[in-house]
Amino acid sequence: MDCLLRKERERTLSGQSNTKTFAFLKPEALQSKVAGEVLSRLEKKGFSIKQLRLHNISRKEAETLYTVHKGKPFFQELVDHVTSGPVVLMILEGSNAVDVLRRVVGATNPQTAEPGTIRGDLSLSITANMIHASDSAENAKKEASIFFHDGI
Ligand code: 3AN
Repeated sequence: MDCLLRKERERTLSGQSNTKTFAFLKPEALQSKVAGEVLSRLEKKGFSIKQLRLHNISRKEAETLYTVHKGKPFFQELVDHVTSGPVVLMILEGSNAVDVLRRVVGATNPQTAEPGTIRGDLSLSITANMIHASDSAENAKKEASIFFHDGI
């Protein structure tokens, strides 16, 4: 089916227009060779990958990204972890992208994340919980702008 027609049909069915969100696969995704599986799940769900890039997050970028957690007991461990190896940065597009991606990703703690979610199926560690996904459209814009010059 013609791509534009398909998009229009999806929009009519969902009642929502496509939106974009920001996410990245944490270093354990590449280390444990499940990056492809996670990307495949995202594509199968219906997200379009609009941007995709390997990146070594600097401490400064990590501290900016996780600024709301500064002072919390897990902050240093989190910064150490996301700067420990390459991550896969991405901008995804899809119907109601921010909320849908958060549901696909699952709860913060993989030990209680529902089976079927990325964290529920692929991780046991709250620090190494496989994927970061922005929790609001506003934060998606902010977070994307740390890594992508053109933003979302
Ligand atoms: P989420 O990634 O589910 O949006 P946030 O934004 O509350 O969760 O936390 C950012 C990251 O900080 C999480 N992905 C997780 O790796 C880490 N984190 C959050 N809460 C804890 C905690 N209680 N102990 C250790 N790490 C945590």
